[in-house]
Order: sequence, then structure tokens, then C-alpha cells
Amino acid sequence: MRREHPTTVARPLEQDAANSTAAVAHPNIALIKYWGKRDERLILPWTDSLSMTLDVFPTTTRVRLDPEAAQDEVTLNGEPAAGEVARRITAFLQLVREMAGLDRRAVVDTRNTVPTGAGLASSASGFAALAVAAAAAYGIDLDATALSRLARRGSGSASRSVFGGFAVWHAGPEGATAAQGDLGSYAEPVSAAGIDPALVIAVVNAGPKAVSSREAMRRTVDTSPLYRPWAASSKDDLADMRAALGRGDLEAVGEIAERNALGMHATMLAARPAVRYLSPATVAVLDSVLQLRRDGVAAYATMDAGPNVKVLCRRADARRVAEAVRGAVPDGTVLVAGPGPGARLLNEDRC
Ligand code: 2P0
Repeated sequence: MRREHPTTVARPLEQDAANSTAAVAHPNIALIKYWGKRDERLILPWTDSLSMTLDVFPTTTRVRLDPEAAQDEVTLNGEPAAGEVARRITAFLQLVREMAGLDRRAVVDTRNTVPTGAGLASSASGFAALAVAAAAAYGIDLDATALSRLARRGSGSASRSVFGGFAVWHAGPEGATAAQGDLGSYAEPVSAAGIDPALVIAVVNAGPKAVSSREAMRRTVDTSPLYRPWAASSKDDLADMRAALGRGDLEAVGEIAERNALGMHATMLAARPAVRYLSPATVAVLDSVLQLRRDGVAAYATMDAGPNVKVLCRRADARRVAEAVRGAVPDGTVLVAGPGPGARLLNEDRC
């Protein structure tokens, strides 16, 4: 992330643009979920959400402005990006160009270490890294709040990956003008006193999902009779979560996260047609988490738009939790993550 700076508008001076920049960002896992947009174009959510940025699976993105190019050129993990992925990145770059007042096309090279499209938040790290690298490449000096707003336009959850540790993404004012909604919807850090958390990640299936989270949340908002009750209860969950983080109460943090995630999946199961990301392996991990709790270990599950499970626990218990989870899904991959850093520019790559 660049230096804190109050300026949030473009400086449309071509000489300010760096020829080439690189940035790194990490995925985040929501403990209070983002599920449902009230504005699809601006990516404004119905509810606030709260997450922990991880110290695993970074995305590194390089952006080079090319005065000769007629189109953006995007490479994802060494392969030319196509279809919806290419369209979303190009639309995002167009937004940055409008902010910068520059026309130049970009060559983007992005590398994920997280399986893409498997509900492990590759779009969060991806668009957070792209926001930081592209803003610098086009010479726009943005503070962290403005970078969060910008990252949000690529993918909602990316607004949170701009920050390290815990972050809350404000939905912004409802019923306001589009400009006011945009201005009010950004993430900011949340302090968590005295907890030393780990997330044990059970990758039970790293393949791409059948229904994108974007489509799934749209369908849920449009058709699920459980959506509005969940959104209302999520407001209470967020208030409870902030209080639990403030007093360093890991058990309460975990309980609130688990109920919020299960509620989100209930909204999808009630959508028409239903969206079901949870698989038998997911349920096996959920059972192992219940058993851990019966055995006196503070362990709590959360799931996103996929079958993989993330288990929140104390760092001191992470090894035991990982063993239990491995026992539940012998064919899966289990790894332990901790709180990670915010998105940042790799200064050495600027030229
Ligand atoms: C979250 N998820 O809060 C929730 C929980 C998945 C389940 O944010 O449409 O890729 O690009 O704004 O950010 C996944 O949604 O969706 C997500 P878009 P995004 O982490």
C-alpha cells in the first residue's frame, strides 16, 4: 500500500505514471459475510462484513503501461486471461484510466498461489493487488481508504484485503445517491485485543465452482425468502463480533462467525433454484469441529462460496485442530494460516 495521503483524486499528469509497478496482496476470510449487492455496478453490498486477512496464498500483480498497445493484455498464472476474468480486469483498468485521465493500455501479469475460483478468495487478493499496482502505474495517489473503495469496484471482498489483520467493510449509506454510496463503502482496520488466532484451512476440493459467487449472491437476493432475515441478523452479528474482538474473546468470535456463515449458506439453500456449495467432505469437517469442541478445544467453522472449510482456533491449538481436520478428510489438503499483511506496492519493481 502506498503512503497514507489525503488526496483521493487523480493527478492526470502523464509524467507521474510509473512505467511498471508490482503489488502483492493476500486473501481474506470473512467472519461476518458479504452476501448480496444493492448496487451491481458499483458493488455496494446490503450488509457490512468483517474479515481476517491471511498470511498465505499471496497474489502478485505487475502492471506495465504500453503506449503501443491498442488493448489491455492480461496474463493469469502465465496464461492469457479470457472470458469473464479478462472482461472484469479490463473494466477495472478502464475505471483506473478514467480516474487518471490517461488512455494508455496496460500489460497485466498476475500470479495467484491460491486455487482460482474455489471459494478461497482469489478475487479478493487479485483485485486488491491490481488496485494497488494499477493506481501506482497510472500515477494516481490514493490513500488506503480510497484504494479500498477502488479495489471494491473489482470485487467486493477485495476492499478488505487492502488491510492486514481484521478489517470491516462498511456497506455505506442505503438510499443515498450512487456517488454517496460509493464514497461511504470502504473497509478499515479493526483492532482485536489479545487474541492469537489461526485459521486451519481444509481444501476439500480445489476445482472451480459450478456457480460463481456473483451469480449465487444475485440469485439469493432475488429469490431466497431467508435473505432479508439473514441480512438483518448479520447486523447484530457484526455488533457482537466487534465487541468480542474488542475484548479478545476468541470463543465468542468463533461462535458468531460460525452462525453467520451457516446462516449465509441457509439463504442459498433456500434460493430458487438452490445453490449448495457444501459437500459431504464439508460436513465431515463440520463434524470434526463439533467433536473438537466436545473435547474442549475452541474451534469454529466458516465456509464461503465453495466446499472448503476454514476453522478458527487459537494458534496454540492449530496443530491439534489440523490433525482432527485431516482425519476427517484424508484426501484433502490442510494448512494453517495466521493474520497477514495488507496490500502493498513492491517498490523495488518501480522503474
Ligand atoms: C465474503 N464471499 O464475505 C463472501 C462470503 C463469498 C462468501 O466475498 O461479486 O468475489 O466480486 O463482489 O467478493 C465472494 O464474493 O464477489 C465473497 P463480487 P466476491 O468473503
